[in-house]
Amino acid sequence: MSQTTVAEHVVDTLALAGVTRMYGVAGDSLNGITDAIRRRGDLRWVSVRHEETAAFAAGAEAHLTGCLAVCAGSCGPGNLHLINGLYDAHRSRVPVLAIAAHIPSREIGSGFFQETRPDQLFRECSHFCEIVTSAEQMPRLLEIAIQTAVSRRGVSVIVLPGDVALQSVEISPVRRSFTVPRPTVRPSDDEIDRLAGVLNGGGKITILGGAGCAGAHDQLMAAAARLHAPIVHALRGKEFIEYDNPFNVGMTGLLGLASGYYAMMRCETLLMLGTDFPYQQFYPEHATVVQIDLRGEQIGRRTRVDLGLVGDVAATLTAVLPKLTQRSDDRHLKESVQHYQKARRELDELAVGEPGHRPIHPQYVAKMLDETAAADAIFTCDVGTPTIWAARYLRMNGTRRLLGSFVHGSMASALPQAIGAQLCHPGRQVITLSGDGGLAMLLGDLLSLRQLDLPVKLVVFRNDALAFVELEMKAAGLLDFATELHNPNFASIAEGAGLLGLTAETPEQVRPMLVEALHHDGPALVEVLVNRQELILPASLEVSQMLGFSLYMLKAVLNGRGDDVIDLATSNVFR
Ligand SMILES: Cc1cc2nc3c(=O)[nH]c(=O)nc-3n(C[C@H](O)[C@H](O)[C@H](O)COP(=O)(O)OP(=O)(O)OC[C@H]3O[C@@H](n4cnc5c(N)ncnc54)[C@H](O)[C@@H]3O)c2cc1C
Ligand SMILES: Cc1ncc(C[n+]2csc(CCOP(=O)(O)OP(=O)(O)O)c2C)c(N)n1
Repeated sequence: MSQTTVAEHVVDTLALAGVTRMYGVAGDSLNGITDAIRRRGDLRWVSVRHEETAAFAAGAEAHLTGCLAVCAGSCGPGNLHLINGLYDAHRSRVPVLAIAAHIPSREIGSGFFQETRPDQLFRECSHFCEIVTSAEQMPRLLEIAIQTAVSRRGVSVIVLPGDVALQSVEISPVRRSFTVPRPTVRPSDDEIDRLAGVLNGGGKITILGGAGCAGAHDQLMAAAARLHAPIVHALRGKEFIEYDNPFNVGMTGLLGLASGYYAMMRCETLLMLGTDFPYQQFYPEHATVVQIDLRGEQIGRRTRVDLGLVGDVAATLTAVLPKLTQRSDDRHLKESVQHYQKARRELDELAVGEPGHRPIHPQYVAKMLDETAAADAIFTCDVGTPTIWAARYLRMNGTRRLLGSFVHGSMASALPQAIGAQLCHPGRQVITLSGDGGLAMLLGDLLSLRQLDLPVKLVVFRNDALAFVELEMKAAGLLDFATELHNPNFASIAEGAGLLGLTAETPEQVRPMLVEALHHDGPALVEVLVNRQELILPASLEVSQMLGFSLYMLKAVLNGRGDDVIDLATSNVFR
């Protein structure tokens, strides 16, 4: 039998599993791995400037392709830096393998230079996290890690001491295929009958759909048509639900539209499809709730559920559709859709850019971006106010994609996610909606765009503040504190890093600069000086409601305890 090193065997196994790149920062404990990659042409080492970027980029790749993506960090601080991006990937249920290189095996436990305990550190953000202490464990342990990541969808971590990586191992046949399991999961016939019974007999029905509706658009539309049900979506469902959807009434939640909120609150039967929408206060109190989720443990997590079924959304709807009777009363649907059209109109009215008016309304920037971006653009947005603008003004069409750290809620994901997105979709426009705080947090990886030759376009909402936090402080009746950002000119920094750098100071500059950046043959950054105290809550405002406006009520809105005032915000009134 011929011999190879553990590191070579790892890289062979990954290549055979279809992995084409590994994101990371080199380090001597990783030398076995990086050297094995150097000597082959089918798996690329992607050098970034921060391991957190590597993990976010791998997570974005996994999100977009559905396949395993890989990142790596050297021992101690190197792999520790992966952790935030790994948490994000794990919570978003995308398959990522992390190789955490480790200190020499004979030193483990001695308090050696750079010693950490990666096998414990990553346990919380992975389905599988094991340390390789002998060459003989490989490649089986790696195979289990890969299989776990793709089948349970989430993170696996292999902790590999640098010396073990260089040990010889006999080549054993590796598994050639790590298939992503795609079983057809649907409730039993009896359960389908019960589901049909509840839906046929229920009062006004509203559907709340989430990311689990991916690939179920046809079935979703058919069910909504049969039930005359408005469809509300949770943020991660936006890219799969919003488009070509006459039943769409928008998102609910703090950043949602009043129409999404009311369609949920006024229904008598709520049908939850593939969603883990987390905010309990936005669920109706008295409706009959039916929840369908691929994972049984998700059922009843967010609200009381009357009927909870385990199944894939598409398969379950396909099974129940023939049993659903056509509803005749469409008043709830009509009212909800009309309300949505009004709320939508009002949001669009806020997205204006009067020539010369400073500072620029960020809504206008997002709307212009939506209008000028390609039909198949991939957007990434930072946590903070860019999440709001993306949720409200980017229109999805079934091809466009939208990524963000929506479950884990970490700042600074937009740039690293764009790196992963652009690498796996080199022909598509990849555009960030970056916060100035978010961009600065992982600013070093601006340099990666040139180094990796990635034509990513960054749109920076520069408000010189941690504006989302300021909003939260105001809502809590606190004074702004610790939120000021003293920023440089990001366009100059971009130019220094070899990007096209543009600064829009007035509304009339926004569209031409976005167009210039989007058509630029290479990476580009457009910094837009936007209003720091901008409206971010929905827009339908009555003067009578305004009279009762108070911080308490605003807090009530944020807590979901408001009713009509859910859609108030001061800067909407005084603009
Ligand atoms: C600053 C900020 C503000 C936010 N504000 C809002 C807001 O106002 N409104 C909002 O909606 N979100 C908001 N979010 C996002 C929010 O935190 C959640 O991440 C989001 O609502 C969850 O969306 P989801 O239910 O579609 O996805 P997930 O949480 O990923 O849930 C998907 C569910 O579908 C299940 N599933 C997967 N595949 C299938 C399948 N094939 N069939 C059946 N089930 C399946 C999964 O098991 C899971 O339970 C905000 C995030 C940030 C960062
Ligand atoms: C890593 C991390 N640190 C802190 C927070 C808390 N936080 C949420 S939004 C936000 C402000 C984001 O600022 P910026 O990127 O400038 O966007 P803005 O809201 O100002 O548009 C902060 C600090 C977080 N979510 N993640």
